[in-house]
Amino acid sequence: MPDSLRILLVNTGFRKPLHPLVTPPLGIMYLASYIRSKFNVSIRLINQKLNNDSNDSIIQSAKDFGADIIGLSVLSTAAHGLPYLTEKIKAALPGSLIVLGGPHVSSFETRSMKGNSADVAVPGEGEVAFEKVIRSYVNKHPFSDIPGIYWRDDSGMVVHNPGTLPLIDDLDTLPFPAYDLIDLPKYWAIQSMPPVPRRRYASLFSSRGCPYKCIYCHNIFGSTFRFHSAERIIAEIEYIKKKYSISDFEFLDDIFNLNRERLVDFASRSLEKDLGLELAFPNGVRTDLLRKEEIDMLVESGLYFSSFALESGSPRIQKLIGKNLNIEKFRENVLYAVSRGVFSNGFAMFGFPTETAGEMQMTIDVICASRLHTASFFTVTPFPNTELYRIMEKNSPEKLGLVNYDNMEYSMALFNLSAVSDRDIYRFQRKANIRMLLNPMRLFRIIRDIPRPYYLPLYLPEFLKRITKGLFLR
Ligand code: B12
Repeated sequence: MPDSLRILLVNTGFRKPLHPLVTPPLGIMYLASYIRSKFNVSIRLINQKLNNDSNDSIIQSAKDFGADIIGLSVLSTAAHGLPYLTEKIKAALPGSLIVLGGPHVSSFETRSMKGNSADVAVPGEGEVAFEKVIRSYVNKHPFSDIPGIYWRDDSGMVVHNPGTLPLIDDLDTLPFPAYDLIDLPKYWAIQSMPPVPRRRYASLFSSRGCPYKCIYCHNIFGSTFRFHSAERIIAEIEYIKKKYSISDFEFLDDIFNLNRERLVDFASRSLEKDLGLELAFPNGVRTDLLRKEEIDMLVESGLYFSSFALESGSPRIQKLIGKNLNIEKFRENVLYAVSRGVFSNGFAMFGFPTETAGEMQMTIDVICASRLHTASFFTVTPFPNTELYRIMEKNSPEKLGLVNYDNMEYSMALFNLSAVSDRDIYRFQRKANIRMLLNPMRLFRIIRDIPRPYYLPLYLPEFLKRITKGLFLR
């Protein structure tokens, strides 16, 4: 292994004015620390979203660094930049290896390498596969030996290797994400997922995989729930706390609360150590699994913000989408969390296949009758390699052609898989937003309960966008 191997990892994509959220790029931070523990390499990280760096500046950075390997982490919303980015990197650094990874590869599989000049694409969990790709590149071994990856052969054909690599069983064997390779304080000036600007925070991703089979969701980390132990989460928190003097931590897990013992263990340890944390779950929790005593423990440990994902208020749709949420439990737990002082946000989706106007109304009713402070009413998006996408391919392939993955934004997506018209989808979302946000009691509670209410005026554009949704469409 040459000492001088240089790896540039880029979290690609832009921060749009109407969708300004940014979080630390945990995917490439995990990769970097893992790869560093295996090889003697020099690694640099860039989060394109942080400063909205142009593609040309990324190419220049790769060139200045003299990168041997360029790893691009890609969401499907950023994939349209790949042809330019990869072609120019290849031109600037002809002997280099370009590796794609991240959710886009898991979704688009072979297609993620079409139309661009990447050499390899890694679906799913990246650490072990990337290690093997690097080894093959350095030792000039063929990529055909690495199960599950995509690679371009000499004729330019994309080959998909059979098999899959085993997932990392014990996540505690992974080193902490590479905080030394990012400028964390720069993130504090930009909005993260919780509705509190200018927080001095860090993000954690403490578990991977989910046993539920929601038809619209990704399958990046498989269906087995694997997790960092409570002890390890606390160790990571203490490390970051000491390094940056911060106490605000957001968990971006898909389902942090699946394992009750771990939740209780984590909360007990944080209380025992008197860490004085401020905790947020902006990506949501599995609300119907929560027990009151678990909410209590999280609140005592510092929980101040959580999202609660309902998705649909209709039992038929819950069944159809495979989420099977217990709506009654959802109501109860939201009520309890709010009563314990948690600023609470709901997630709902409109536009599931065959969803009727009556069912959309049921969603509005559950959310708006709840004590949630705020809620986001999203439009269902079918991503390739999900059950939802396969259903659409079978039943209404013509609708899939209308999805433009380049231009997605949380609340303004333009597709509609339901039984109602596009205009009606917007009408329901607008109605939901108006009923939610123009309720004087709720506005009062938002102002009373939101951490740092003096920042609320910053949300005026978002507020106006939500309550006028679809009004200006022709
Ligand atoms: C935090 C988060 C965000 C953050 C930013 C994330 C980022 N990377 O920049 C914010 C809030 C900004 C965001 C926005 C959006 N998000 Co988002 N987000 C997440 C979330 C909850 C966690 C991501 C994370 O930190 N994971 C933890 C790390 C460790 O995992 P990872 O990044 O996947 O990395 C691993 C592997 O993917 C792989 N890997 C990653 N990069 C690379 C690179 C190489 C070279 C290799 C070899 C491997 C590799 O190895 C890593 C370690 O194993 C995921 C859900 C999830 N559970 O992943 C959704 C998710 C990524 N988001 C998703 C979506 C759809 C969006 C939006 C488009 C939503 C919308 N309609 O507006 C927007 C995009 C806006 C934009 N313009 O970019 C989808 C992506 C689907 C897809 N095919 O792209 C996900 C998967 C959610 C879902 N249920 O489907 N998101």
